[in-house]
Amino acid sequence: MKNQMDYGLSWLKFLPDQPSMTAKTPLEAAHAELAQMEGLHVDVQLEPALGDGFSIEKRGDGYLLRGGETGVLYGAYRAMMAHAAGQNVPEGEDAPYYALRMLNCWDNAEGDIERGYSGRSLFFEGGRFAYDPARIRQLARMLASVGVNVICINNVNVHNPAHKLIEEEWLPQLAELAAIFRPFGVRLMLSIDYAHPMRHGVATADPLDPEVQRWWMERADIVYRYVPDLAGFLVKADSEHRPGPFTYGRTHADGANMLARALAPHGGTLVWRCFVYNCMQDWRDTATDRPMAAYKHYAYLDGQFEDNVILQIKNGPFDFQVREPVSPLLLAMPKTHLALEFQLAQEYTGHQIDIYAMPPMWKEHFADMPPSCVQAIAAVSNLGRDDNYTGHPFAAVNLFAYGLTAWNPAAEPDEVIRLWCRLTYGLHGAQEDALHALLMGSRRTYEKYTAPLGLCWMVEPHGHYGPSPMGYEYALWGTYHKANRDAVGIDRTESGTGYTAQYPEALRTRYENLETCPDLLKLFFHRLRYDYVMDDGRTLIQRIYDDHFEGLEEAKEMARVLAALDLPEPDRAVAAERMERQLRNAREWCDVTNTFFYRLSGVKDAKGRTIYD
Ligand code: GCV
Repeated sequence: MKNQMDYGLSWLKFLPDQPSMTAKTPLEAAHAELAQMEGLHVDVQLEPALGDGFSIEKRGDGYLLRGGETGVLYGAYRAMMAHAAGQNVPEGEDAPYYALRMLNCWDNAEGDIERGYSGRSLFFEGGRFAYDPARIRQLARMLASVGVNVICINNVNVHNPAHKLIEEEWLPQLAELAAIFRPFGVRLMLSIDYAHPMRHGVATADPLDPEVQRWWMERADIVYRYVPDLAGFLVKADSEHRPGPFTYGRTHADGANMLARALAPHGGTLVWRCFVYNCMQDWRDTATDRPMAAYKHYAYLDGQFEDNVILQIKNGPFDFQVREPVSPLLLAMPKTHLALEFQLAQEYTGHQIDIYAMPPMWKEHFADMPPSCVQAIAAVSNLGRDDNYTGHPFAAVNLFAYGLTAWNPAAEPDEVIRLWCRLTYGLHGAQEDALHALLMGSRRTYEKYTAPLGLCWMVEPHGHYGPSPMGYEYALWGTYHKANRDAVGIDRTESGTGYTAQYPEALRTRYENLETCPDLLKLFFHRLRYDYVMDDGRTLIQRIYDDHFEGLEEAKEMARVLAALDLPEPDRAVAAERMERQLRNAREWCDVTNTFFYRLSGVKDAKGRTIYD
């Protein structure tokens, strides 16, 4: 009988047993894991001062691993993964680039997951805690193996009864959950409802009101009594109908600082999300340009936040679209602690049905945002209760790569993906090359058959899977492309909405000028006529047609490559079934998008391929 948990271990499949399951500390977990590695001898020495860091040096036939309290475990996994992949165990010192490497789950207490594509919650069901401790330990182990050290277990949209997570009724169970993660160096974080005091008879949530301040101080004291190493609170305020300080005419510095002061005596961190925009926009209003919102709300507050506040900013100025430029806010607050937020959950990127490996996208991001602009990193989780945790077995590559990228933002996507392929499937030679190439190219392929050239938002409203060129055009969300018979896109340059002015000089100039703005972002920044000639000499309309047809052809090629891969069951069957759906999706996107632009523009495809009248 197949062991369901082994099936779920993705890149940790090479560890046959689960001896670390009874470990009480990262050191014990490191010993237990290393003990089962045949052909690899590692002596472990604890040096608390090293913290998350470690060093590995060759000693006789084996290695000496020195590490801090959690560093020993990270070093052990690093050595084991290299050994299992047939690579040299890396010698020398290593330490994570970011101290806080967070995973944000959007799990609701009812058991559903907002934007979850791999089953129900691993933590909750029916309005209460409901989890399999063994599975949670496996999860902790997987997170530790790639260095993720904080997990926020509940949705930033805090729905009933998740507010109980910081109330006495649920705190004993929260403490039990924290204890499962602790030996793996993973600390819990909680999303809180900004207006929580009002549930308890406080008349307001005004951050300057002494009663509100007192309520949060006392609440933090209580929570930390149960979970003394809680990483902190995560807050979504004044965003998409969540309560926040704006109601009281206060700034987000007022709101965040008030909560941060309550956490400070306990060493907690207040992570405050900057995903704030007008989600009730009138499409007739051309003065408001949504990507400009976060910068407007926060940039002027630089330097006004408490030391234990971290502002968490999505990678792009919209919302995890397939291609966006770097959010200008990430480059605008040097006196404030910032966290970069990625989304592993494939909300706009194929719902873990379509294959979409993210590391190449992240590399592009870091090319424009030096890693030193932020002090922490977070990613929206792609995990759920499916046997393999991620729905599509290949979606696990994104969690794996996220951990390694959070540890070292300079990590090469190429190497990280290859390591995942080898550890997960033990493929070699042409088979490994084929899977590796398929994953490396998967984002670009998806991009080609979906919305073109940085346009964004041509997706089915609400669900966000499949094409709908007009779906968001007259909506409240500030998501418009304004395609007409001659042209498409919003002018976000100086002569348009002025968005480009939010960037530092080098990026501003690059995006402002059509000659230097990369083709793949041209429709994000500029309104272009269909006969505009792109860098490669093709007209815009022809480029749209070509990209979509190419994307569909590439998806078909991916299906052929996938079918020839020697994957174990059940991954093979799951991947094959999802690939059928990906092909249908790709075809639909291609035909709908091309037909949409053809009907508007009346311009025929120069190559005479089928587009529908
Ligand atoms: C958790 C987008 C998603 C929402 C999500 C929100 C956010 O709008 O569609 O589901 O809510 O981002 O990041 O807060």
